[in-house]
Amino acid sequence: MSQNDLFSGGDSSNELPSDSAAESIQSLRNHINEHNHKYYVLDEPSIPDAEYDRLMRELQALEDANPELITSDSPTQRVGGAPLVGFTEVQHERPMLSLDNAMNADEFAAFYQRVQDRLKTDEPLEFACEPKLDGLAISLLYVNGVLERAATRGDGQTGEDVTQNVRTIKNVPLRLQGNQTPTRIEIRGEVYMPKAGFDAYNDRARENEEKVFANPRNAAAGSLRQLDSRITAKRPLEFCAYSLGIVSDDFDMPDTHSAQLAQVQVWGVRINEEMRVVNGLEEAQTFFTQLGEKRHQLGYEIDGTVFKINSLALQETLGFVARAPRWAIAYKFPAVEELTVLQDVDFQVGRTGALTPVARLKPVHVAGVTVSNATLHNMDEIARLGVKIGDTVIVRRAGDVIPQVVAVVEERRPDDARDIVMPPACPVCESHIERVEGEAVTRCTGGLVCSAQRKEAIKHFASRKALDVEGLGDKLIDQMVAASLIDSLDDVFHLTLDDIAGLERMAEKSAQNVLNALEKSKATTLGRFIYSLGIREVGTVTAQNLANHFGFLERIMNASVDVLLDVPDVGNIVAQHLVNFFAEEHNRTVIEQLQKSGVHWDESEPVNAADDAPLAGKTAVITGTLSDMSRDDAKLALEALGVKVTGSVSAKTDFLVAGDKAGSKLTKAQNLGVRVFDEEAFKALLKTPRLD
Ligand code: JCF
Repeated sequence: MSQNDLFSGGDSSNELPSDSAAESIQSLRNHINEHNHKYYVLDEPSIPDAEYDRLMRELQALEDANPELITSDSPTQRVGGAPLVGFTEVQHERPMLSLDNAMNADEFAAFYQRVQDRLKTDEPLEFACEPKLDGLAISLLYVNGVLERAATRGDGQTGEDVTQNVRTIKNVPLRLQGNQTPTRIEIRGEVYMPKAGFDAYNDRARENEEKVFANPRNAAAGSLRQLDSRITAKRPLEFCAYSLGIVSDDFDMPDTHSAQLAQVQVWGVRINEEMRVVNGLEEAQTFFTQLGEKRHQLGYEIDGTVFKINSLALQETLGFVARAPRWAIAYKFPAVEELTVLQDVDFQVGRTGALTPVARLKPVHVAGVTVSNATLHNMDEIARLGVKIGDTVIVRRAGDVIPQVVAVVEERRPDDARDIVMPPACPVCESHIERVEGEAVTRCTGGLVCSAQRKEAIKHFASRKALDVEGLGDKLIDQMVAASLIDSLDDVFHLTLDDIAGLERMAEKSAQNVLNALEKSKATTLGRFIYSLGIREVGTVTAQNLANHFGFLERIMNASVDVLLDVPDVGNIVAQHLVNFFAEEHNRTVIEQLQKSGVHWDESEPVNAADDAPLAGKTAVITGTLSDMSRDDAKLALEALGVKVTGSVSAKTDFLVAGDKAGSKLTKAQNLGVRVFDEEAFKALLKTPRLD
């Protein structure tokens, strides 16, 4: 199915018999009007821009071929949507024009030729060219240098007064810089949301289960059309000027477009930093190509290049037709949104166990790349989109990020469309999956056994605050997993010298060092061991609290949610993660294997709840290098005794543990008369926890 017959279902040839043309025109107008309403009034686009453009062009072509069928209410006869109820109308003193489009090099060359013909010249044409921002056109009226009014384009004649909202945009000057300004000047440009702000906004919206914007332009439009400007103020919008409207004649404006914009920039208004002046068709085409290559590196979304005849005198000669100037064109890049069909949904397990629904799409060309997969984020997103398998969807590819499904064309839902359902177990390892209340993400609980999560699990296990296997870093683990040397955690303890030395860039000596470190790491503490298992939300402090509270691994493994809730810092979510983790038979097996391989720690009756811990309520600082233990371990040991370990010495500090090369903290403690323990005394304190 071609993109064209998705909507029109018709032939777009110009040689149609007239009544068939009339029918096609009516059908196209109906479709376009419907989408106009959704787009401009509801801010909910239902088809990609590229598809909309095609419909408009098809209608335009049919009307060009059959001018007797043009009516004043045809969508080709106006620019945008009706003003929203709630905003005051603004009559533009000079119409705000839109731009004609060129979709490829031929159309651009044809535009170039048309202009030369009209000007009756063979000389190369001089253009000012700049990226075409994908936002919302805005007019700023400055009176005596002060921002008096901001208006949307609306239909080009009548816009909406959005002054209060535009005043919240940080880079719109409320007063022009310098004393030399016209009495009245209207600066026109685009309000847009940079990519970073757009992504951050949508990420947060997704987390909070709020409405996400389909693209930066809708984000800009939606944000500017807020009746409450406090909402607009929180949106990361920016303004960039690209032309002038009325200018009072008490100021001598330059006579080229580029020089006028340079003047606007002097007044403190942003203009596009990519703007250049080029000469002739070839240079223009080169600018377009180079900008296209740079497109995805820009901090904002663009959908083409705008070319304007630079001489204002020539602009005047050329004039404009209905809605667009003859002296400018928007030469468009390939579209970033297209229509296709969602054929199926798979669930992918990420490195952290998150199950992500991935859309399998009927392959479609988007911005020069064939797209057959897109992310659907999570089940909430699926619910929000209301998408089903079999649906026609809009896919969007922006830059190098994973393509996204941004909307569903509900009118095209087939009768046999199916709901998207979460699989009953992890598609990779068949462990149980869990979705903690209040979280959007569903996860596999098989952290230690799930091959999708294996690498991360091993890296965590070996890391400094876990078993602290010196020399077994991320890169080495990558190599080992790639060489199939380690499958599960326990495999690291069965590596041989040959295994390790056989890896690239591994000398025998360093291989031996890794083996030694592995051996040494087997002697650990219960807190470290629990932390090393990589249970969700169980960090070092929680792990140590669990160790302190229960004293024995067995007791932690068998604890219920209720019992776990007694542990300091353990809330419902953590308790649930713990219960789920230990309920998984796979995980118990791994723990058993690790113990068999020699991983061990001291277990003893718990050192009471924090309140009756021997040093409860005391505050300490650790500084310098201890020879027998790391500062992390010293901290954990003190915390187990009820001590609060902080980073800086004050009069409230009860004591300082000072290792080798202690510096300013030691001096400060001495000055304040804070008690100081050297390493020897510190060890004694740990043995007999008493401060007297
Ligand atoms: O960046 C844009 N979206 C953009 C739109 C840039 C321009 O120089 C424009 C425009 C719409 C109309 N110039 C006109 C005359």
